[in-house]
Amino acid sequence: LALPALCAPLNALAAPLVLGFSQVGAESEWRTANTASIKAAAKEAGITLKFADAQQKQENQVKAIRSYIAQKVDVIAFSPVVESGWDTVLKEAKAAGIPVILTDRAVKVSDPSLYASFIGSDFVEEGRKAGRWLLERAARTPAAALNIVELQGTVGSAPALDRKKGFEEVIKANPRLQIIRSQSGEFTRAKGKEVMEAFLKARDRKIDVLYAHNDDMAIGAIQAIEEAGLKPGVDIAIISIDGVRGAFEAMKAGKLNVTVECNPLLGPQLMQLARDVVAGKPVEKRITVNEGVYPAEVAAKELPNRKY
Ligand code: GYE
Repeated sequence: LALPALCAPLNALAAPLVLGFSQVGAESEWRTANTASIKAAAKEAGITLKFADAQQKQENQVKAIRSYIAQKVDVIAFSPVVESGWDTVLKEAKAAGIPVILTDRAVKVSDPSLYASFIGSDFVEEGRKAGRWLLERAARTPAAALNIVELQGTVGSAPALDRKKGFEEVIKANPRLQIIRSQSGEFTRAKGKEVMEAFLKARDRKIDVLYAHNDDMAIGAIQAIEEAGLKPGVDIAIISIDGVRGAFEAMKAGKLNVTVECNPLLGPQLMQLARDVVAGKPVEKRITVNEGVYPAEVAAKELPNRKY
């Protein structure tokens, strides 16, 4: 018998690869698109997906990862809600011989061999892109102070830390640009609205600019601004990140000025990576995603092309 003929039935019997995935939660439009992409890509790739939603809590993610270890899955992937505190559970996965892939958000660990690869966006660069848009706009407006309020993402999360860092790094080139208030809106619409309301109530100086670490918080804040009798996008310029459909709609309506793209459609690349890691193939330690910047002027034209 020829070799391929012998191997074929064996392949057919081989059990599908099992991937245990711990998702951050369902806090934003971005996250919904990310989850849908992962589920669809697993199905498409014939990978058995075990999926758990951590509701934005690290302890739930640790529990999910431990249960995947106990179930002896082939590979674990997760989007870590915060950056630190992962050493112990990742060591447990390593001791069990189960490779771990990080998606979307990064971790700070003592030993980089605790994960195989990280696929996700460069959040510092996204913050810089947001800052550059503002710097250019400031150059075209009369020389008065431009007071900025900032809605940060989840405290301690990689996108919140990095988006703040990149933005501050760029805007310090113009001393007229000052962040006068900064607080977490937890990446949700409801909290974004609530914190913006507090910013508006407490205002002792005019608020010229809102920088929101994601579109959902910006959309929540837009409501708060309108309820305060102001025009979002006009009285207060608004910059946010993600590039979800809701942001394009807000831009079309003239209520949001710009969104910096962050691509959530990581599913297909994650499935390929999972297969490669399990097969013991060498993989890149860091895989980034290419992304653009979309100002309000192009929103109407771009909206029909958006995939999330
Ligand atoms: O920007 C935000 C979501 O980690 C990149 O998490 C992701 C962020 C995204 O809640 O909308």
